[in-house]
Amino acid sequence: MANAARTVAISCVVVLGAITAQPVSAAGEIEDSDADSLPDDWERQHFGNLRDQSHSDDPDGDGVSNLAEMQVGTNPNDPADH
Ligand SMILES: [Ca+2]
Ligand SMILES: [Ca+2]
Ligand SMILES: [Ca+2]
Repeated sequence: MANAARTVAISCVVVLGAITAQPVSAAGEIEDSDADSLPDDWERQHFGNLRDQSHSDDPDGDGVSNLAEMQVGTNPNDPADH
């Protein structure tokens, strides 16, 4: 009985580990590994990395947040595009 209980516990750990490693991509959703509401591909395309900007930042100073620029498809680095 002890062996059976141990096997169940190990299986749970393995499943949880797999879910944590790939939180969204397996379901076909947009990847957002840094959880800032900006798709990772979009961050890399416009900022070159996932660190520098978050959804509420406005690096081009046009008064429109990165999240809003992403949603409407404007350039977050171009103050004339918003
Ligand atoms: Ca992100
Ligand atoms: Ca902006
Ligand atoms: Ca802009």
